Amino acid sequence: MRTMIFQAGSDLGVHIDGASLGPTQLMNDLKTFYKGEAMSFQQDPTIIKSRNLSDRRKNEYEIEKFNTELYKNMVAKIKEEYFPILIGGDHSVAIASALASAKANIDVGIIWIDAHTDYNTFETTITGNIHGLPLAAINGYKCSELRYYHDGKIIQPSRTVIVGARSIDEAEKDNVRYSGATVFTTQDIKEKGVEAIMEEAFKIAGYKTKGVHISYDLDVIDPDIAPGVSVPEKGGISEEEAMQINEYIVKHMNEVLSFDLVEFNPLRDINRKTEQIALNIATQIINAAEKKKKWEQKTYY
Ligand SMILES: [Mn+2]
Repeated sequence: MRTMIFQAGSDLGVHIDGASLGPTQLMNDLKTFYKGEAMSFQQDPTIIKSRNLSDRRKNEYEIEKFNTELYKNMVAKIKEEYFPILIGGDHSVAIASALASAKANIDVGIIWIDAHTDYNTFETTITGNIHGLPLAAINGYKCSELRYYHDGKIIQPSRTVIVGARSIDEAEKDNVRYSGATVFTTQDIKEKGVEAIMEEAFKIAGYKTKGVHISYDLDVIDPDIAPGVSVPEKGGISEEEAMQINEYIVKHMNEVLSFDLVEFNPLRDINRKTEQIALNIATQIINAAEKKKKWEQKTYY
């Protein structure tokens, strides 16, 4: 398929700066290799980010504005039969990409690879950082302000799988349980192995859907290996496991409709360790997407 990289340079969803620079940095590395098309979205540099601890809706208006533009363009390009690869940016940009996929493809499941479950709401968030809310917003669990521009179906919690979680706030845990989304923790990966977890994830997310949206947050990887993220969580998966997850996705590319790679923060990276891993992941996905046929019969039905 034709590919389109969407550079989503926003760090409005987190009080730590730097994720907005991730896409430009990665695209610079990719440009000798990548021959496909790209569109760049960069947050307005004149925005003064909210850092007020009591602000539960940090940069809400600016995020909605950014995501509206991103969403509109992504829907149009998916309808033109481009395979969309989004490079973030903090994870709030995935509200636009996942819902754009749902708008264009209608019945979509989602696999959310992340140390966090990103299932807070404006009521439960402790930090007010909107990058902790996107999956709730995508699943239609409150947070309607964050998807007002979306007039399609939401992605069902029953078709939602979180892979690699190890840091979930108390109230957020209740949100996830109440919604019914499936969670596989880092511990589950360590015990059962990547293969078994990903197989289950694809089964759940792919069941009676047209295919799956993948949202890959680099903070799922242990910060000793990939320190270049805004909110690192100790005890993560190894580089080998991170690549095994990606290879599983590549092998099942016929079921993948759209892909995000988010939360690379060059300002936090050490010796370009995270950048290298991000590049490996992106390169494999681009190659697989280019080989992908427009439409293939899915395995699970
Ligand atoms: Mn995330």
